Amino acid sequence: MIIDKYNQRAKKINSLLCVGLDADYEKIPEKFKSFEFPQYEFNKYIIELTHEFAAAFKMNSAFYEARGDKGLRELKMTMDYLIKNHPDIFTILDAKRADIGNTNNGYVKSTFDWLGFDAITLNPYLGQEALMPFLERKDKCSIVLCRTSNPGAGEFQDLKIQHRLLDLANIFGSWPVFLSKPLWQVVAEKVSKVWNKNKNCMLVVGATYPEEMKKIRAITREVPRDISREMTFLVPGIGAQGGDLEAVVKNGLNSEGLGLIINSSRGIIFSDDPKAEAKKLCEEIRQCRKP
Ligand code: NUP
Repeated sequence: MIIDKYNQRAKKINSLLCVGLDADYEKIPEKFKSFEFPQYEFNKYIIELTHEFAAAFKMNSAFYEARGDKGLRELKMTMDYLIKNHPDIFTILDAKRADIGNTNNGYVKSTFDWLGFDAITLNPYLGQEALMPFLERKDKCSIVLCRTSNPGAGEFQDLKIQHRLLDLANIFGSWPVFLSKPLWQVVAEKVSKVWNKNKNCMLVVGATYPEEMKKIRAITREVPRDISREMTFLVPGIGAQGGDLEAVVKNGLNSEGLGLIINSSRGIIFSDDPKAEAKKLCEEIRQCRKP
């Protein structure tokens, strides 16, 4: 299973840290801009400083697409470098893709087969049927947005969805009984109980919403063990967005003491000392994981 790649790396180096290679051209140090491939050179520098603490690397496609064909080339060069030099580190393309089925085939080919990522972020809005080209790839991971970290996440994700409880409707005769729950909860239930048949799904749960994370962890525990061994969450929002690390670890760990990929991008890569920042966050996570 593809999740084993992440778990093995996390166990081997005792880390749940994901370093976000969001190589925003405007923010990378001037000295890299004189190179022919500035984002690639910057990424190599960050990778070599931080890999000993990194269970995963995540690249947000936006920062590469922004530079057109040059950026895409450097994204590919970065992946080639990681696959060659650090093949045991889990790689995520953060692109929040999703379209109708045959269009998704194109994203599957470019992300998994051309670039070679282990995982991709997806939005669930088009439904399971449309996302099948991703979900059918047992060798790759689909990371579905559930509760995002941004301040306005609730605009749609908190909308209450009504469910008709058919069994109770029978008991109470003609009176239909409804339950309502927020959309993020419906996504957590659907993905963990239905979409995750190939055990290759994860959820995005922002570090800025630890209470929701607690509930989402509980939902993933209701799933029979043959469907999933408690899903893993990709957790952005630590560092620059001010998420609460202690609460994330307390509320998000699964019963194996794993189940979290804790990302920090700007907080590490644009700090004065990326190696020290990666080490510090890695050790803080270790501290929080101690029983
Ligand atoms: O809910 C989300 N929040 C979020 O910040 C889902 C994401 N994929 N992200 C991404 O994580 C965001 O686009 C960026 O690539 C990274 C967070 O970066 P930083 O705030 O640590 O710099």
